[in-house]
Amino acid sequence: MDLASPSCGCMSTTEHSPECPTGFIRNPHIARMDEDFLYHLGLGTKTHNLPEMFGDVKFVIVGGTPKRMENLAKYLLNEIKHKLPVGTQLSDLTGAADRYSMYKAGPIICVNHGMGNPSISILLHELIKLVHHAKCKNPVFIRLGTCGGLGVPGGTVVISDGVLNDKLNGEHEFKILGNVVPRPTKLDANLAQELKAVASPSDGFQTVIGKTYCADDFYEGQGRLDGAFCDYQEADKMRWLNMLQQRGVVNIEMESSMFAALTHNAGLKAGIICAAIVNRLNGDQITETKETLGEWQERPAKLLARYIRRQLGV
Ligand code: R2B
Ligand code: URA
Repeated sequence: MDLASPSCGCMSTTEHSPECPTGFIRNPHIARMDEDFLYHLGLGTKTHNLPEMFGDVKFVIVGGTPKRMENLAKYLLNEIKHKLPVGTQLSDLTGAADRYSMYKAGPIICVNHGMGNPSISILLHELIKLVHHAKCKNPVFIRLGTCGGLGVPGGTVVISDGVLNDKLNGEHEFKILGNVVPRPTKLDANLAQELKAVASPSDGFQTVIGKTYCADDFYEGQGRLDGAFCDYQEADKMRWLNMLQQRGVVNIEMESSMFAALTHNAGLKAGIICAAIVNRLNGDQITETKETLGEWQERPAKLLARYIRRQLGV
């Protein structure tokens, strides 16, 4: 069995098999199911009218925490001057599911993904099926997050133009039925440039483009010296960080390889914008005040809002 090949052989973005009319999913089993219930989102094809609820979605924004995503949705609602129907307000659309929180601001949904590749994987499977069931037209997926910077000061905004795994190649290795299935961690090059183009020298912060290293852990997996365990020395850590930097890595975080591999597999336009909250060449601990960290984390959202407004022409 060739697990790397799509199950319905449908790689075209213009022509798709009856099993995957949107092209976002490639799973012949889904079309044969009586109902597809997206368990972690608390939404189903029988219980909800997904095309009516989400058919207008153009931007799917994912980020770490529920609060940040709620605030982002409020901010974007205002930025795109979208008016919610009278008597309604932003609310978590995942209902009783209680794993992720999702807010809808007009054509934008903002959903939190938790920490790490396994958590974002579950969410993305369900979001990709959601845009498929809802028949969304060309939705753009963007991850907004925090990261450790490599040679850039805290507060720098980093737009990813590629993702490296722990073997330093541009793949995410999926473990499926006991097999290792590598899939490319490709992001949309045009989107990265479009996001960079909305940054301005008058922003008061720098925005850079570069490669992202995706780790499965915050401490030893990112070469930190301050975890509960550490069997290496400062010199070993610096050698590794310098080697990453020489490969073009500008930041380190924990969801990019899964995000890039799944969105690319779905044929979706996708990008990642993160705020660096520490320069790892100077240290490991994150000691900035809540206010400073809050302000830094608003920076990617500012670029995102400008990009979306430009796309919507508002
Ligand atoms: C960035 O920040 C989190 C760890 O603190 C993790 O989700 C990530 O990618
Ligand atoms: N998130 C990470 O994964 N690493 C950092 O250093 C900071 C935020």
